[in-house]
Amino acid sequence: MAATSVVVLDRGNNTTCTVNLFGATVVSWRVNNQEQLFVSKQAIFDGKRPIRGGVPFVFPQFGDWAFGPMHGFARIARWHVEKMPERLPSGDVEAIFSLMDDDFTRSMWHFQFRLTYRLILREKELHFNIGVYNPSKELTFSCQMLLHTYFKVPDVRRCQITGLHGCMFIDKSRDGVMYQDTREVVTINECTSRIYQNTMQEHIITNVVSGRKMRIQKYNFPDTVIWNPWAELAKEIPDLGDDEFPNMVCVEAGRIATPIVLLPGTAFEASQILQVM
Ligand code: TA6
Repeated sequence: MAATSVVVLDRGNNTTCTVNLFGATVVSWRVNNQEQLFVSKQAIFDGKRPIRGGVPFVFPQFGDWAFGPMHGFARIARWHVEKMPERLPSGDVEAIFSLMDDDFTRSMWHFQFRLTYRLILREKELHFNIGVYNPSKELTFSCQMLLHTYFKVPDVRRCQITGLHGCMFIDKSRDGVMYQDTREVVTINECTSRIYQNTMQEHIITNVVSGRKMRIQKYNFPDTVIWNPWAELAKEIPDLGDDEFPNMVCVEAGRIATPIVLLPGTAFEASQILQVM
């Protein structure tokens, strides 16, 4: 399979979603021809390095990992197409992707697993439904999971993010110290890398493309990571342009603080809905 293999969900009206099978990375989501996701102009599509932008799939580890690459292997693994895009009776379009353990994943993580990733493209929404199953008869595993969504914005400094009020967060840009955010809405004016815990089920980001709002609804994803590298760190990231950081904000739904524990034969499900308002 070529490094650049993509699957396109097309709902008509210039509303599409493009998935690169490398990492099952959603690399584009256009609503009425308006791109909603940020992908760096410097992004590298070599089938080796994770794609800088869109929605990289973080699994089974968030952050640095002693046994494998940062943020795990799912975002750099070849996923399978379980079901090619198909129109549902509602007019929405569905596609299903999957990833199972193989020699590559077992070289880092010796567990059997099966990930199912179902995307549904609606008129103004993109649904992400995830299932992870432990088919083993003996072994229990624990894992983290997160959708590392990069939203496209005209200027991150003008965005406000709701749903984080009163939440505790680990500040990765300040030695992992834990704080509480007392702000009604979160704004970003500096390098920000925070793991917010037990966040609200819904976030709204203001001033995304065309000055609209983006609603994020999440289920079984208790944590939300907020990331923007800002100017200095952006210069150190080779696949991100020095001047691109104002045009992105990562608001990432996941399960990080309390890992998922899967006993033999059990499964975990979580989902996210993005909606242009
Ligand atoms: O999700 C936030 C974060 O963990 C940041 O700390 C930052 O390092 C970012 O992910 C990007 O990681 P990457 O491996 O894609 O460069």
